[in-house]
Amino acid sequence: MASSSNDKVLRGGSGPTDARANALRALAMDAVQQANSGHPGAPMGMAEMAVALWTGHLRHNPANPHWADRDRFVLSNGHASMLLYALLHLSGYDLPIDEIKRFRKLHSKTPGHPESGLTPGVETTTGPLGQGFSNAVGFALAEKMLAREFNRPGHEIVDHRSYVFLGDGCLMEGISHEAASLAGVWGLNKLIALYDDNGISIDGAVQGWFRDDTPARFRAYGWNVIGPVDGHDVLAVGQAIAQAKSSNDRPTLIVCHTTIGRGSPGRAGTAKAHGEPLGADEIAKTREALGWTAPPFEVPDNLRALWNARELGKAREAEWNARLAAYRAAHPALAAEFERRMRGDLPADFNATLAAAIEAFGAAPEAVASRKASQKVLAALAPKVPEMFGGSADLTGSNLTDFPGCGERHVSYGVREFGMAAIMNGVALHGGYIPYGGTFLTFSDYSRNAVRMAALMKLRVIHVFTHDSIGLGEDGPTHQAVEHVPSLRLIPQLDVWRPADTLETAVAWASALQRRDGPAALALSRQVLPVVATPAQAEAIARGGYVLSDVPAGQTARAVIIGTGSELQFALQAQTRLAAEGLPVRVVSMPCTNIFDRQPAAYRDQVLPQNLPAVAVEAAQPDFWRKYVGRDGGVVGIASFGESAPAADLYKHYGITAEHVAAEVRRCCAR
Ligand SMILES: Cc1ncc(C[n+]2csc(CCOP(=O)(O)OP(=O)(O)O)c2C)c(N)n1
Repeated sequence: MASSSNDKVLRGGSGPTDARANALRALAMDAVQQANSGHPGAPMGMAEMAVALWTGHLRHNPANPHWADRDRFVLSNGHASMLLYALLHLSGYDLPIDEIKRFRKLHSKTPGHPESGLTPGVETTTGPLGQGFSNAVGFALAEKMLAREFNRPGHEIVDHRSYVFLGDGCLMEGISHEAASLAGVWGLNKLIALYDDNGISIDGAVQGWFRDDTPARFRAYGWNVIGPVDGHDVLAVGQAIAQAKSSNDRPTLIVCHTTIGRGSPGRAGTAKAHGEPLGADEIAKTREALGWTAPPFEVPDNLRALWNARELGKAREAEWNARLAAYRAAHPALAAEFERRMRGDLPADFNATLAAAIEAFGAAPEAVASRKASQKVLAALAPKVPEMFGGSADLTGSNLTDFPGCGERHVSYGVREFGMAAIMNGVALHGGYIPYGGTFLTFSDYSRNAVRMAALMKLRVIHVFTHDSIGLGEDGPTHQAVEHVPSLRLIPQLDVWRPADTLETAVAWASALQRRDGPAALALSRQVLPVVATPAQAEAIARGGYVLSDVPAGQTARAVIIGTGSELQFALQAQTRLAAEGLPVRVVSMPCTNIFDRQPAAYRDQVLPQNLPAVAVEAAQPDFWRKYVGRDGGVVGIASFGESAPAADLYKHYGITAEHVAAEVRRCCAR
């Protein structure tokens, strides 16, 4: 039978094991045992696959994990982290044996799941199944785009592959469908996925819950499928990779039949091997079965020598450096641009571009929806920031993420919010691009874990979330975000912007582009919004919260109204009403609470004086604002789901009005 998944009885490798693979097995089982937690089964099962790839094909330089043209390797089944740590250690990365001994310990470089930015050679943080695979699609996409942009005849400076290991868990996740489908459409032939087809997941043999014909599924996506091969046969896997490398139009899936926990007489082929230390007795039996005599954490010198990739890596990078030098000689400006892009520096004239855009917006103020404002900003900035790479999950005409002349710098991800977000993470990790992508704010829930991963990895990824409240009107509660902005604000390291007009939107975009240590989400309105800010306030806007409109000179504010986005207008209207009643109040615009919170206390106290009552207005779940207005302050928001009706009727129905804001201020001032 051709299908591997319908033929789970077929298992790879009953013959002798490879000594290089046994070094990986030994380190994995010993480290998991010492940590008294972890996942030995997958590293032991994928050991020969790893030998085949890492010693036979992977182009990398352990001394320089940041070499721009290295092959990327992603361990999508991140619970198999000890496999990756053993590979990095043995290949010669800066990951000494002491770090392997400290597997899963506080502040080690060997955390439970691989974390990029922490361990040299770890390309992306994996663990949430399916996302690593999707990141790899992003890596391959970035490679392809960068090659198209920078390679010139006779000068192939961008020419590397993206390899990914994945298991049943990754393939069961829906996101694998989204990402694989796109990889097929995009013809990412330099993407090579190796499937650890061991028929086991946590609950046992996957037959009961995973009977997909995986090879047929991937063929249907337009992939090149190889195998099943015996995943314990280094030669067979190596040959399959060689074959995959010759695919010139399609990504490749290599189905590798393996046995989880291979080598362990008592645990091999069982779910118990997945996530439990083997135990001292079973480790002893495994050592005997494998003929592994070295003590724990020791690897014989002859095997270390076979694994060490430093010399080869150095030579490979030197060869590429020579190619880059030839490229630089032939195309100096392009070479400088390539290096800038890979460093992640914005164009030298970015500040001037931004200043000109802000001046132009100020000179011709226009009431537009903030999604439209965003498109105006894109039109002003993106042509001068060629690394901006946009897209939308089939809502381009609504999200307004395209811009004149964007061409191939804007892609249609189809209706795949989660896949889009995880692919963007891969693109950002690869370097050379600043990805941004759009969907409706309410569907940020679909992409949420990838947004979280971008924040965890401190990636420069920008989410354009439009239709950000009941203000979208008739589409009704399924489409109306209520809790989304407050809950996104809770994700550490994510900057959530809810700008009120074109100037605030321009500053939001600029802040997101300039930020090198985290993602941003822009919550944008469907409905038209009035102009509120002036170019003189641009610097203040960039602080996340600022005094938009203070009391007249000589008067003292009795209260502060805080507003964001589409409700800022109600704050200003309430201020006018209250002024007429002799109650002077200050209006603070708070487009990004996360950035405001990072300002010095003195600034925050100056904007929001501790002694003044405060009222916040935002068409969202109100609880978030308590941290600014306190128990006694007021919040005008919406604590339920919305309804299907024209926006103006909904605002009235839910009491998100200037009248209500003014009433709340009066109430607070009367206390
Ligand atoms: C999104 C997500 N859901 C659940 C988990 C918890 N989890 C970790 S491994 C695993 C089973 C994975 O099975 P498989 O890929 O076959 O790994 P193997 O048993 O072969 O090691 C699960 C459910 C997770 N890490 N990510």
